[in-house]
Amino acid sequence: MELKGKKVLVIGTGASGIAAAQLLAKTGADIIVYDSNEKLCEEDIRAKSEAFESVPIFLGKLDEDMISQINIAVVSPGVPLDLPTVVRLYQSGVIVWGEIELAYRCAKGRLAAITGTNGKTTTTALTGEILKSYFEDAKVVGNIGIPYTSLALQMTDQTVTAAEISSFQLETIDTFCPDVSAILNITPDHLNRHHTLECYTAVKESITKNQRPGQVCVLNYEDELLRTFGKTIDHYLKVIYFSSKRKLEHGLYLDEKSIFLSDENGIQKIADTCELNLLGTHNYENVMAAVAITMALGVPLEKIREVLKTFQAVAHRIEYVEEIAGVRYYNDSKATNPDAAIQGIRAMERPTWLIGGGYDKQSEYGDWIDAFDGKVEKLVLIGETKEKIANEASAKGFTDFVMCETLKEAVTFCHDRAKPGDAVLLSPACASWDMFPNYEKRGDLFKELVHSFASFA
Ligand code: UMA
Repeated sequence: MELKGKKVLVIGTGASGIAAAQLLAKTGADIIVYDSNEKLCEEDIRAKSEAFESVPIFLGKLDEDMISQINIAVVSPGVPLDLPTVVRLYQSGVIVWGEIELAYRCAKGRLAAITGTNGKTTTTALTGEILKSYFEDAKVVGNIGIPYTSLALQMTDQTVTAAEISSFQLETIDTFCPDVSAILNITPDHLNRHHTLECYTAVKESITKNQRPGQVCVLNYEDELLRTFGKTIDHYLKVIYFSSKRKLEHGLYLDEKSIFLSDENGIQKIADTCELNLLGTHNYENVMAAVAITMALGVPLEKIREVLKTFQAVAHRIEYVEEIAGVRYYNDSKATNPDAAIQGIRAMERPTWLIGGGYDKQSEYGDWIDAFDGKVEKLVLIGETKEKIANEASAKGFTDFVMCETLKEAVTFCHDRAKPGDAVLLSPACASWDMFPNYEKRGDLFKELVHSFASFA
């Protein structure tokens, strides 16, 4: 669709809104900016980007007169679609696209889109590394932190793109059609936005909704929802499964400590898990997904194998920090929900001093505590949820916990008591917002504290 001269409303002034406005400015669209946060300062927004410098900016409310002039609204992912202004836009017949849809319409080349509750950032980063090792022009975009609109206009027919796509972003796609899609897993998350698991699942599955016959969808065979979904699409899409639990006749699987590919050419070993710099079954699932995606895009296995051996964990996801006096420290600050934290503790192969707790998202912690599996030496609790977690742990008969006031106190406690051969793991099972602006800042402080101990060792 020609954007020149169209009145386009950019909703949200964060990373997505800035990148969308910059792209729109290049297309000659007539930009209007809106943010429902009335506390924001117009001057600060204008200072964020040239694209905001001389366009109308509305904060808090958008009046009816303005709504009636808009042709297209481009929504940032964090903006819920039941926001009254967005509802009014829909009611007025305005075309509403997510930032992803706008980018997709302007982008070129081939696209792999990766979604799932957990693991999508690691899988996207690894997919991107593999693509970059083989194709002259490969790009990584999306929820990983690089808005798709920020690179869309640089893409050519030769570009191959790996995009991490969240459920928030999928809600507002229209024609978005990846050559290869992947859904890694589905467990309850973001239910305050999507309301039910059924709605959340439907949104995730919509990543395939525009895919055409012969295009590829990579699915986790061990996720029952996805296995069922696979049966509904495999008559027209090429479905490639991966499994961490059983040998598949067709697909990728983990058998003991190696990853195999089974296809029409027979069975081939892809890698031994000891060759990878990633820990944990969930990470081997991410690796299998990335292998399936990049093979589908034509990367030879030899190239893929090379990258697998050098790829390092993404920051804050079971990230190895340092070994001090025989104790290994891991930063899993990105484990902002119990399900992600379960992967964190499962990945540990040593007696573990586990630091958990944080902002209260009304989660239940029972499954996480069950996953301790005799490995947790001490659960060191911080943050708003510390008492709630302690109560749930006690109810399950796990009483090896202590409470600390700060992250520094918690890390010091572990450092002073852990023995050679132990691990210290920050894997909070909670968001960070009670004590930090985001999980990155929490993880960075953890790493800083660990490094400061190392310098005294
Ligand atoms: N805003 C409103 N009204 C609202 C909510 C937000 O006007 O009701 C405004 C805010 O005032 C702010 C802007 O929208 O000005 C923020 O937009 P945003 O929340 O979409 O954030 P961005 O900075 O654009 O970042 C987004 C993603 N954020 C979310 O989905 C919440 C980033 O993912 C992503 O990296 C970035 O686009 C680039 O694609 C972050 C994330 O937390 C990492 N994602 C969630 C997750 O991984 O669980 C889904």
